[in-house]
Amino acid sequence: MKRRLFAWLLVAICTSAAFGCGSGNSPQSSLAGLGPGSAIQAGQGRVTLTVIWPDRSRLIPFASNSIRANLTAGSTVVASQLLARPTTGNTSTAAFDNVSPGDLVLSATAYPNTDGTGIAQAKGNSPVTVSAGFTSTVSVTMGSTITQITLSPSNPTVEVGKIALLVATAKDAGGNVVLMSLQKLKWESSNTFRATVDSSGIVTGVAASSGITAPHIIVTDTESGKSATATVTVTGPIIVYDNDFESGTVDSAWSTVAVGTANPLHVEATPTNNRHFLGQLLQQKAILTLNSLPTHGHVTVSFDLFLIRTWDGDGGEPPGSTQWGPDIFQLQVANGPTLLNSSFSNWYGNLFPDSATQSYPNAFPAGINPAQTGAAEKNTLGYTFLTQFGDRDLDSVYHFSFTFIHNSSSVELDFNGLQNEFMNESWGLDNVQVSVSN
Ligand SMILES: [Ca+2]
Ligand SMILES: [Ca+2]
Ligand SMILES: [Ca+2]
Repeated sequence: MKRRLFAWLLVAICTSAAFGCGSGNSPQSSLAGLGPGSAIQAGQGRVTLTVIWPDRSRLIPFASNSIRANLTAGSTVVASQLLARPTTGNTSTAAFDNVSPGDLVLSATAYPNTDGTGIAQAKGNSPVTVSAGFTSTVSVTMGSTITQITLSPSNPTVEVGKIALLVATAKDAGGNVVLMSLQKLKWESSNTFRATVDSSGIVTGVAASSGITAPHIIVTDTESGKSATATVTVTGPIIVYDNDFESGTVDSAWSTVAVGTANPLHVEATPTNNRHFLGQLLQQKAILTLNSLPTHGHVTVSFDLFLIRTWDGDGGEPPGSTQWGPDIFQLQVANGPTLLNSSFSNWYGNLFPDSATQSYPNAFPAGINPAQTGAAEKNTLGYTFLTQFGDRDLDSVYHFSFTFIHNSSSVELDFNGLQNEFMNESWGLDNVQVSVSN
């Protein structure tokens, strides 16, 4: 259904050879009000035009600020008035004096600027029969000039969690851009579980989807009723490595290099809850090498780090000595950034006060923090150590996730155990996942 707009122009037209005509927007005005002495010439009439501007609502385009009203006879404009949107109230009036009786057409065109300039936003016209001594009321319904709305970009791609801006443009039949009121645009997503859109046209990726599952963003100009649709491809990170080690085996992406005393790469299970992980490892690097990566701009690596038994953190006794530490764990990208370089301590609760501090979450050597600061789990894996206070659970699990700029087709991640002992401190990795994204 074609939506109709807009301005109801109440046009009171009267002619009078003798008296002119009264002001008025009444359907059938009397001839009162224009008495002897009127400037109207004999044999002519006056047309008065009243525009009732609605509140800034959908009747007249919200963005319109003037209306050009023309009285035409055939192709000849016999009178023209420009009506600006009043600064107060909602009524504009204009008078066409000395209009010859006859069949005329009243045309009205709405413009964005107060001086009648800009691309026409709405148009309408109505025939007017001017009869001597008679007042008639004519209404004009204006239709939007907008014939199409386009969205740019028409088929955007947005990553999960990222945004893209859509711009809606309206055009008339001649291809001219027609000003719209942004407040009158309604934005909708066909599937808010995949992408959302706000009232400004900002699209946010929610879940990866493409092809037939790709969500559509629909914008509708509620004044013209025209709409446009964009198909949004939502891209998610591409997982290129994922291993929880529950298979019990080490895959070929892993290798190791000894720094001090090292173990062969293997998978074992925690004493508590039988959680399989890569380890226990000692003074060594566990190296994850991934080749033939899809085109990307970033790499994200996430993993759980198991720190087992007597990690001594900053570890001196007395402080400052290097007898027990520092015990540092690093994650480095070969030919790239160092993502983690911190000391860790499992000596919670001052079991061993001189070794109870660690740098993490700061990078070593900055930061003096209590043992196990930032650990996701504390003493849950079931590894024990005989202290002067008896047998104690002594382990911790840290969840890490790092994203770094990277675009080559291969990546090497070096997990480095740099603890200073091997008899009583070990480590392992679990839930290692690597993904690439744009
Ligand atoms: Ca596991
Ligand atoms: Ca130790
Ligand atoms: Ca140590």
